[in-house]
Amino acid sequence: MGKLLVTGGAGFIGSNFVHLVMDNTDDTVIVLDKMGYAGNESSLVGLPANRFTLVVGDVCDRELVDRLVAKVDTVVHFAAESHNDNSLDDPEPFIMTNLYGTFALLEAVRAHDKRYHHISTDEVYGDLEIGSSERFCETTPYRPSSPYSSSKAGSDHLVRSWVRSFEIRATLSNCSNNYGPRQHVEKFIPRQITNVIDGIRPKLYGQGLNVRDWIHVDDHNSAVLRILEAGVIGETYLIGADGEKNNRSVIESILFQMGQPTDAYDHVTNRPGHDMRYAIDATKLRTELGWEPVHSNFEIGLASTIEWYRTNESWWRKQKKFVEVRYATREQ
Ligand code: NAD
Ligand code: TDX
Repeated sequence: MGKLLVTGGAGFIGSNFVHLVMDNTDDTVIVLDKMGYAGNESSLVGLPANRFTLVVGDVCDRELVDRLVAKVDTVVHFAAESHNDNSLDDPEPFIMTNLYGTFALLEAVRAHDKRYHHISTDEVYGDLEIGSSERFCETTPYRPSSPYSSSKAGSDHLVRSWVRSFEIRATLSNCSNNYGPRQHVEKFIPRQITNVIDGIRPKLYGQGLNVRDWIHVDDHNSAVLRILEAGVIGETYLIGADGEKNNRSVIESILFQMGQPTDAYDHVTNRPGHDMRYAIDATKLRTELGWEPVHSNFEIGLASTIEWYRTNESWWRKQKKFVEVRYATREQ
């Protein structure tokens, strides 16, 4: 891949991707991140200075984006406003970053003829019925539910149209829910782990029967590397590791692993428009590119994630109070 531009590289998945690239290749990485509330510079500590640069800036800044894209061989676009609940409070940053920011990158990639990989989500496909055997695949029609997922859906459409109309060299991936180290404490699993550490009862939206298809962040990122190596230009790959679980069972696992009674949680106000179930069929990625996840035991991955939050309190402590104050305005 040579020189990489990784947008959103100070966020959860992007920072884990940068560590994976540094540990497993000789590539050089420039991270472009606006260091908003979700960017954390400590996630990038310890990277080799001769192969890594952090540029603080906005993917919507076309002049900056053009200058950075010109310097690299490959762009991997992780940067996004990523939290559904925030998109329900205020959709505008989602429209700006997820749509306009993607447009800015596509125009730069087109001008400089660079390889581009677009990171997206399974939420573009809407939701599935609880208990059905249906799963999302690459031909499932788009049916996004929230401002977040519709802005991601729009960004996917932009990429495909730039491939068809301008023949840019792009691939796309849509992944299911990630968990692992360095995930912001606004998200479900880190929120509950840090609640238990702080003696707060975990908060379950509604009855908690909603199902998410969990994948360890390192498995997501190994799939992205495989797509960069062998993916076919213009193609989309769904990334998932057969990790369906309902939210209630995830909270019970966290409580059990942290030595608490498994019913020591509160039911709180449900998310408006809350998607019921996501499930990914990753057959194309597995058969065409030979990718396999390695962290398929959720309980083991959860245990190491709990351990990470226990031993890295300084990484999340500053954000925790702000996040819980915001949640308190939404939940009863
Ligand atoms: P995150 O919120 O942890 O990180 C996003 C990063 O992007 C942050 O560092 C933030 O500062 C940066 N950013 C936001 N707006 C920016 C802008 N205008 N310019 C520059 N940088 C900006 O999110 P994440 O969970 O790591 O998600 C990364 C990508 O993966 C997103 O595109 C998301 O849609 C996708 N995705 C996430 C999941 C998941 O479970 N978290 C699953 C599938 C796909
Ligand atoms: O406190 C909570 N209690 C709760 O029951 C929180 C924060 C969430 N939930 C529920 C809502 C969801 O059903 O847990 C599930 C997971 O919630 P989130 O972590 O907010 O993730 P989700 O909305 O499923 O979206 C995630 O996966 C797809 C990422 O945030 C997206 O960026 C990604 O595209």
